[in-house]
This record gives sequence, C-alpha cells and structure tokens, in this order.
Amino acid sequence: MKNIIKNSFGLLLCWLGLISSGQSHISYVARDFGALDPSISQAVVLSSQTVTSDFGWASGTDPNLGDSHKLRAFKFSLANDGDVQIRVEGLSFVKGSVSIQALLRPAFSIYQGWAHESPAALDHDASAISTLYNDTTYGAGNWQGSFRALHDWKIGSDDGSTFADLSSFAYVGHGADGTALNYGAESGIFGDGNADGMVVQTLRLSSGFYSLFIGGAQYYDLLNTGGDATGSYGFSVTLTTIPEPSSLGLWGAGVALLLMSRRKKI
Ligand SMILES: [Ca+2]
Ligand SMILES: [Ca+2]
Repeated sequence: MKNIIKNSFGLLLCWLGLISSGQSHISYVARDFGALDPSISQAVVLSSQTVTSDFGWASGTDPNLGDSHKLRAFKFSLANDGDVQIRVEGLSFVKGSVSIQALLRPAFSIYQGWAHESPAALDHDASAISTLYNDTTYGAGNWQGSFRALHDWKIGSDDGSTFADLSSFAYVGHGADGTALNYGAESGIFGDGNADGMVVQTLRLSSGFYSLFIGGAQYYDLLNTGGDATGSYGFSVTLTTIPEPSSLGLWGAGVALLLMSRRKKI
C-alpha cells in the first residue's frame, strides 16, 4: 500500500513537472541583449525565437489582462540615454525535427525593470503573491494573467510574500504589426498600419534596465476564443542603437582634429 501511495505521488510530481515545463515562468536565459550604448552603433540579433499562441500580446491590451506565459521575455540595459530601434519579424524555421511556423502578427512592449532571475525563484502568474496582487488590484475573476501590453504591471515568484517582493515593469512603449483588423479596437494601440509579419519602431529610451515582451498581435475576445493557445510561433528580434547625428558629428570632428594634430607632428 505504501508503495502504491509512493508511486502515485511520484506520478503526480512527474505530471506537475510536465505541466510546469510546458508553461515556463518568465526567464531571460539565452534572451539577453546585454549592455547597449546608444552613443555608438550596435546591432544585436536574437533569431529562431518562439512564443506560445498567436494572441499573447493582444490579449494583454484588453480589460482582463493577458497570460504572461504567452509572451517571450528579453532583457537589456542602456548605459546612456538614446534611440533604440526594435525590429521583430515573424520567422519560420526547423527546431530539431519540428517545423515552427512564423508568428504572423508580431508585437512588443518595453518596460523599465527586470524580473527575478535564477538563483532566485522565477516569476509567474499563478504564484500566491501574483494571485493576491491581481485579485486585490483587478478583482478576483477579472484577470487572465499579469501581463499588460499598454500599462505598468507586476508579477511575483513562489518566494514572494508581500507586494514589495513583486517584480515591477514600468511601461515605456510598444509596437504592433498591422491595424485594428488584427489587434482589435482597444484604445491606445498604435499599429504600423501594414500587416506584413514585421514591426519596426525606434524609441527614445533613458539609461537603465529594460524588459522586452514579444507576442502575437492577433486579437480574438476576452476569452481568446478561437485563438491557438498552444501552438509555437517563430520570430527573430533585432535591437539596433542609433547614435544621434550630433554625436556622430562630434566623433567625426574628433577624428579630424586627431588627423590634423598628427599631420602637424609629421
Ligand atoms: Ca485578455
Ligand atoms: Ca508591419
């Protein structure tokens, strides 16, 4: 009898493990753009990325928020204030022996702030502190997850016990592929007007620590009825720093002065 109970418990843990591995918590592993400096030209590409569902970003624009498992999180830091171009493009590719279809309508939001990272416990929508915070802030039954595409939001880990333990994301900006025909009628969404599987946008950012959340911009309804909640969709994302012409000019002037002083010495 003891063995039966022990084996059943083992199976339960295994089953829970499968569930948790299928719904990964917020993580930046292999999705870190590093420390960028907008005063010089840099471009970092992270290709062959995947996200679950085609509606994760759009679902976070409506009143009942969105499930953060249906977005992919990236991080970077900026040494100085400056312009950063974000380019997200749907991409089909083969992962192992699995064909990944392209994310047809990509979108992104940028926030100041980072989630908890290993060795700390990772943040997720179903943690006790996330649940308490969302119930308190939005009302029990009024939220699908913690993700908000157009506003600040918070989320916590299983180690969190008070709201002070939550990770905070301060909304900075967003970009979405297409028009209201795909991302819906929610106010405050600025699409690029051309549903071509790509969104490119340049944002002026202050120095600091940033999270970038990418997901699908296909809106269905408050319950995501008809959306593909489990499919895996591919994309690539490129961050490019864009130095101001004045700093390029100063750099050019510096080089000219250096050349002139060398010539004088010769
Ligand atoms: Ca929603
Ligand atoms: Ca587009």
